[in-house]
Amino acid sequence: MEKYGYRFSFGPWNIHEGADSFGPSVRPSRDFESKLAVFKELGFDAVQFHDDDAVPGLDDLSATQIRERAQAMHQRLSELGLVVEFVAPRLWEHPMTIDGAFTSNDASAREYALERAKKAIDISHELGTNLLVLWLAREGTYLREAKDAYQATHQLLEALNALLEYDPQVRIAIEPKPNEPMDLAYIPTIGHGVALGLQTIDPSRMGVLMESAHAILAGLDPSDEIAFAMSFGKLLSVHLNDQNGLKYDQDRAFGSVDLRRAFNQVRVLDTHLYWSAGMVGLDVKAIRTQPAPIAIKHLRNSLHTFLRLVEVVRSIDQQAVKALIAQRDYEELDWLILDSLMRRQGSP
Ligand code: XUL
Ligand code: MN
Repeated sequence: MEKYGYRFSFGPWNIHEGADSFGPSVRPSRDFESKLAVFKELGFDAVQFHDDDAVPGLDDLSATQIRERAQAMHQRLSELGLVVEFVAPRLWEHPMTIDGAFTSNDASAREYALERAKKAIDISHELGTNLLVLWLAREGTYLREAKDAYQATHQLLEALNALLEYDPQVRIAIEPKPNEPMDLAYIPTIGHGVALGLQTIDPSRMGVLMESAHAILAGLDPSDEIAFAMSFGKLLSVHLNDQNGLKYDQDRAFGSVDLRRAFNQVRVLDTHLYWSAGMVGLDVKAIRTQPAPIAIKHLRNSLHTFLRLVEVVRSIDQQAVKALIAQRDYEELDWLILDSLMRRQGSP
């Protein structure tokens, strides 16, 4: 559904089985085809893929097999009128990446990570996108003295340069996150992601993906993270969601914890015309208690919340805002925003 100029995406992992660190799955898996039906049912435009969501078991397949399977996936998506937003190499589950991928102390593990990311680029070609997302999940430490952060930064740069060289078309969005699964990650914030990109051999093809929950876990405001990236022309994608404080990564539905924080993310995106450049990606998980048939409402809710907040943003009288700022009457401005948020808006 293109609405107010925006297009929407999510990844198949956002319809999940509900397992957490302390308990097993609570819902049966849905096959990929039935997940595709959810994209259509809820009015999404695009799919975000891990490399092995698109081509399962790719580590054991030849380059030709990978290409053929990715082509078949592309064909199926085209039949449904869906496009692909990005492909992300899953660099955190294979035994080779147990202690890091590009920053592993083991040279053969670093080699594996690079080859795997190149395969993800090959898959992205077949799926019709040139956007590669790198969530640097295990680039960090469980034990700080176990690695050299200075050297790790150079290893990350070398890997990025190798990928930029491998494919002259690829654009790379780094998705920062400060912790989980590692205790401390090397690229915890948007600022780190942007800075790393600027040091590569082709900064014009480097950018970031801002995830709300990750920013909150870093103690930062997601709308400021968005604004920082956009002011550098570096916001290539977003993972909108929500997060209740500094605890495990929750991936709650967008706006479900802090509506004003969500409003401010939409405000910055809309004010700076994000709709003309990128898609609104969601990275949200259903609450663990939800049975399978209704464990898609978090996606519906997030999409509707985003659209309703676009209406709120666009309904605000900017002259009134300017006048209040000029008068430094911030309490009145506070009320103007709260009043706008509490006013009943039409449903999308
Ligand atoms: C992890 C996370 C991932 C990436 C995709 O916290 O956000 O789902 O977004 O690899
Ligand atoms: Mn994410």
